[in-house]
Amino acid sequence: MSTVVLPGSFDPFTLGHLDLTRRAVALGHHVIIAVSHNPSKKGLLDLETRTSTIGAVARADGLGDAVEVRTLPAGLLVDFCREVGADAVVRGLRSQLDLAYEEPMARMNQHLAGTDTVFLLTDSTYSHISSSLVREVHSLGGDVSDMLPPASLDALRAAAPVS
Ligand code: COD
Repeated sequence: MSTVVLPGSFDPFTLGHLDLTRRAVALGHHVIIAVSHNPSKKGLLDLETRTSTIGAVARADGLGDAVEVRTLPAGLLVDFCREVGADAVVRGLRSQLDLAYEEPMARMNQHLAGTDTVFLLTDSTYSHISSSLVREVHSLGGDVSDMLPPASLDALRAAAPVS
């Protein structure tokens, strides 16, 4: 079994993220979900909430020992991969826009440490879902309950109640 790191902000962790995790596990990987602080993104849920919520989602989904949830320390992703003995990074691709965002990062990680990135095309059921749009729809009173696992929905509602 190879170990892969699935990094992200996961603010919040959506059904798209869960699908990506399940599929990486189905390929036989031990998946370390690495939750980043990511100060460049204007977020909602704090790091501790995101990390504990993803753990709860993974347990509820029966992913068990195949998935581990860790905080991504400040610093380079490739250093974290080396520290945890990961063979590769896993990322999802929803569209050409994702590819344009991901390609330079994947090439840089390859250059820095020879760390490869495995891309999985997202399931079309979830390809319109992004954490930022979920936050926006929720903040404007829209229903996001069919885009999030229950624990993520609870965390979002607790952090940003909509009257
Ligand atoms: N369906 C399936 N997959 C999805 C969906 C969906 N609906 N939505 C998002 N995804 C995928 C994304 O494509 C991504 O692969 C993953 O889920 C996580 O998504 P995000 O948006 O939470 O992740 P980001 O973009 O915030 O993550 C940024 C990193 C943490 C990867 C980045 O900041 C980083 O590498 N930081 C470490 C610093 C570093 O090493 N920098 C130099 C490297 S170039």
